Amino acid sequence: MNQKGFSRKSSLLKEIDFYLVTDSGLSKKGTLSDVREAVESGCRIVQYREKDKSTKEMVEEASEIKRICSTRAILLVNDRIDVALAVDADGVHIGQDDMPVEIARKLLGDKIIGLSVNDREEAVLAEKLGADYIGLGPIFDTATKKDAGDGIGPLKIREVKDAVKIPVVAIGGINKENCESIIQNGADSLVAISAVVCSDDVKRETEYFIDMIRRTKKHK
Ligand code: 3NM
Repeated sequence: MNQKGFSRKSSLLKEIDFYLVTDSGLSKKGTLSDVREAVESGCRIVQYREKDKSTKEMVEEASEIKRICSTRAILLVNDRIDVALAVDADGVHIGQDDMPVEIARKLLGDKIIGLSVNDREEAVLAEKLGADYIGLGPIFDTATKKDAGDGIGPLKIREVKDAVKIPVVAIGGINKENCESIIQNGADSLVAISAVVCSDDVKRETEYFIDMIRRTKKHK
């Protein structure tokens, strides 16, 4: 067990339910408030995703997020390996056009590396290259990421899940109405950005997703 209570890095997302990704452009109360509320509600993984701030601002904010996560949640930084290293985050989440996984691995040692994939083929390759988990999406159409493309549908989750051993995190257009199908189709965890950070009550929404995920996993 490490200090965050996870027995092994490879099993960490199997033990995790709701995954928070920050979005300062959409957030109603601000990124720090969103992280605080989500972590207080039991969210155990936070991805700091920031596209509009300077490196200095990102390092300061990521340090503060790390303090909030403390021993309660894992902190990953989207895309910016330099920022992740600067604050000694637990790892990164990268996309297909970011730093290649093999090089990221050299830079990050045994920190966590998550990779965004769109289909089974990319998922199998991600695992082969040494990613610790994959972010599969967009499951549904989403306005949050302009270049995400069309939703692939929840049935694709099962296809990907059956092809890899690493945890599958579903993302894209997920909300309270459609989230059950995500877990029923085999996702280990899910991200719902706008459904959470655009809400008046991030705590309540986080608790809703955590509870739904745990209930659905139990009845699978
Ligand atoms: N990545 P929402 S979709 C950040 O498909 C991101 O890789 C995606 O936001 C992918 O939950 C997405 O508001 C945005 O739809 C998800």
